[in-house]
Amino acid sequence: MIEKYSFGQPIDTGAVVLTISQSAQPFHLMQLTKSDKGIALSCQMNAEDVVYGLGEQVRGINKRGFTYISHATDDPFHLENKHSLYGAHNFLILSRKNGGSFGIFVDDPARVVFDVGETDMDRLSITAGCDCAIYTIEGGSLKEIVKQFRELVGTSYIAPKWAFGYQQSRWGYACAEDIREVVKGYHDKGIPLDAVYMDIDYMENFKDFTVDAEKFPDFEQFVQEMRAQGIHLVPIIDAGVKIEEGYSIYEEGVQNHYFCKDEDGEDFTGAVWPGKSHFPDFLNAKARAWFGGKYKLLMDQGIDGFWNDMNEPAIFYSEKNLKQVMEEVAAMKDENLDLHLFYHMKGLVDGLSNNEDDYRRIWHNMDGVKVCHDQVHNLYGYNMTKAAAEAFDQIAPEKRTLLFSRSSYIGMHRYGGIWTGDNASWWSHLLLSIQQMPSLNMCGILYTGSDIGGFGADATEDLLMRWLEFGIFTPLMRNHAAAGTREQEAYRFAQTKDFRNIIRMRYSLLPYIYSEFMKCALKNEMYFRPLAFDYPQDAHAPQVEDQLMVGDSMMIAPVYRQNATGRYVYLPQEMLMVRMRSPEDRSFQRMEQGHHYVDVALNEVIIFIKKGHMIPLAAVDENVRSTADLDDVQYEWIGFAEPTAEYVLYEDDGISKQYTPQSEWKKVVRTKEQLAL
Ligand code: MIG
Repeated sequence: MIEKYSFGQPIDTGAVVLTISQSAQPFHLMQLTKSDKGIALSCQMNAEDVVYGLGEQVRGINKRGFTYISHATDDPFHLENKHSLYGAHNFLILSRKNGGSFGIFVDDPARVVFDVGETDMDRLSITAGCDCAIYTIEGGSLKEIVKQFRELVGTSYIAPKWAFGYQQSRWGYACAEDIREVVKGYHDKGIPLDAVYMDIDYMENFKDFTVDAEKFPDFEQFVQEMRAQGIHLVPIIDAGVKIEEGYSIYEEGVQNHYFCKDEDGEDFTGAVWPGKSHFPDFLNAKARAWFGGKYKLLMDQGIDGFWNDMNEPAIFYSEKNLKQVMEEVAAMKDENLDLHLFYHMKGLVDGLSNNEDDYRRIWHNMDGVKVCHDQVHNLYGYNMTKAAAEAFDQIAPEKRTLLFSRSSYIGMHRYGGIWTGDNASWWSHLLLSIQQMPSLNMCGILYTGSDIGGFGADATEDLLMRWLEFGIFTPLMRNHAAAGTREQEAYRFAQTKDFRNIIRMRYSLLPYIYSEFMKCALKNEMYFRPLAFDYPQDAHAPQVEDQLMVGDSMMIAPVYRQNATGRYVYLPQEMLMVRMRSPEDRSFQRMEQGHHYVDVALNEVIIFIKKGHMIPLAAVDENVRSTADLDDVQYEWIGFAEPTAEYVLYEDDGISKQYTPQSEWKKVVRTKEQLAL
C-alpha cells in the first residue's frame, strides 16, 4: 500500500507517474518533526534490521552505519568517506526482521540527508527540505515493496539489444584511425565487440554536436564503415555549451534564453572542457526540446547511441567566483604564507570547482517560474537525459536509441540508464560495483554498469579479467579508462585466449541476460537482487554482501580480491554450480545449501543455477563478432532438472519498441536428459 504525504509546495520532479492523493492518515511510520529548515524523520532500528537502497552510493548493500547525502557530485574519488556520488536516489527500504518493513521515497530534488545509523547506530534519520513529497510503501515482501515503488515511478528504459554486447571506451581515442585500430585489435584476436565510444576528443574544441573534420574526415562514411563491421559508435555529449561567436548552439541558446541565468539575469558563465560555457536550462521545456533536437545532427549521420556527461552539472569554476578568488590570491602576493594563509589560499583554489555558492548563483526558468538551482540541483542530469529521450521519440520514434547518463534522479530511469562514473582500477571498486547494482535496480535503474577495469589509475591484467568476469552479467558491459592510464583494451594483454573466452561467455549468456533484463523491465522487477530478497526466511542471507541473484534462475559469486584463487560462497538452497572456462568448456557440480569454499581460477567464471531452473546458452563460434551474429543461433540449455527444469524465454527483434507481450513469452521445459550437461 502506497501513502503520500506532501509538505509545503513540492516541486514537480516528474519522478512519480501515478496519481496518488494525500494520505488520510497522519504520518506514522517514523517520527516527524517540522521546522523552518525542513522536515526531519526518524525511527528506531533494531539490531537485525537491514536498510537497502539509495542507488548510487558508496559502501555495502546494507546501508547501515553511514550518512548518505543526495547531492549530485562530480567526484572521481569514490572512497568510503564520500557522502555523495553522481546520482540522487532517495528510495530505501527498512527491512525489519519481525515484520513492519517499509519503503520510503523522498521526492525532493534538493539536498536530502539519510543518516542510516551513523550518529546513533540504532536510528534512521532522514532530513529533507520544507517542500517535498514523501511516499511510503508498506505491506508484503521486499520484492513486493520494490515492485509497488517501481509502479509508482514508471517502467525502466530499455536499451537496444546491441547495447547488451561488449563495448569498449577510452578517453583518448582521438581520431578515426584510433578507433579503427581498436576494432581491428578486437577482431584480430577473435574477441566480439558491439560498440566503441567516442569521448570528448571527437568534438571540435569540445563543442557539443560538432565532429572535428580533421580527425574524422567524412564522419558519416566512417559511421557506416564501422557499422559494416558490426560496431556502433557512441559519442559523448557534455552539459556545458562553449561560448563562441558563430557557434550556432551558443548563439541560439543566447537568443532564445535557453541557458541558465545568474543572479543578475545574465547567462550564467562557468567553465568546463571548452573553457567558458553556458549551461542549457534543461528544467525548461522549450530549452529541453531545443537541445534534444540537436542530437539529430549526429543521428542524421548514423549515430544511434549517446552518453551524457558532466551533468551534475560539473563546473570547473564560475567566471564570477574565479574573479573574486584571483583578486584575493593576488592580494596575498607579497604575504608570508603561514599555515593559515597558505591553506586559506589553497582552499580558495580547490574550492573553485563544483562550488556550492555557484550553484546558488544559477537560476532556472521552470516554464515560467524562477527557481534557484540549489533547490533543484539533482534534476539537472535527469532533465538533460529526458531532453534527449523526448527528442528521440520524435527523431527515431520506432527505434530504441542507446542512452545513459552520469547524473540522475529517480524518474530518469524511464529515459535512460546510468554508468557509475569515474571509479578507479582498484579491487575495492570492483566490489563496490557489485554492491551498487541491486541498489540501483531497486530505484528502477536497470541499464547500468561500471567502467570495467576501472577508470582512473592503471589496470592490472588480473583486475581486468576478474572485473570482466563480473561485467559479463551487467546489462551495460563497457570497458572504459581515463586518459593517461594504462591501455586496458582486452586484446592488449598476454592472456588473450582467456579474455576472448570470458567475453565470448557474455555473448553465450546473452539470451539469458537479455531475456531477464526485458522481463524485469516489463514487470517492474529487479534484475540484480541481494540474496535476502529471494530468501526472506534465510537468517544468513542478509549477511551476504558479495553475491547477487541475477534474473530468476541464477546466483553469482564474483571473485573481487587480488591473488585469490577461490572464495567462500553461501548457497541459500541447493544449486547447480556451473564452472566455465569458455562457453564450450563447462563442468557441473550439485551443491547443498550452506557454506562452501570454491576454487575459481583466474580464467574461470562460476554461476549457480537454482533447482528446477535452466538457462539458455547461445553458440558463439568464431563467426560471432557482435550481437547481430547471434540472431539465428540455436540455444543449448543447461540447468538443474529435478525431474524437469523450466525457463521463460523472452525474445524480440531487439530494436523496435514493440515489446513481446507477456502472453507470448515462451515457457520451455526440459527433462534432465534433454539438457546439455
Ligand atoms: O571529468 O570526457 O565520467 O567517463 O571519460 C572528466 C572525459 C570528464 C568524465 C566521465 C568520463 C569521461 C571524462 N569525463
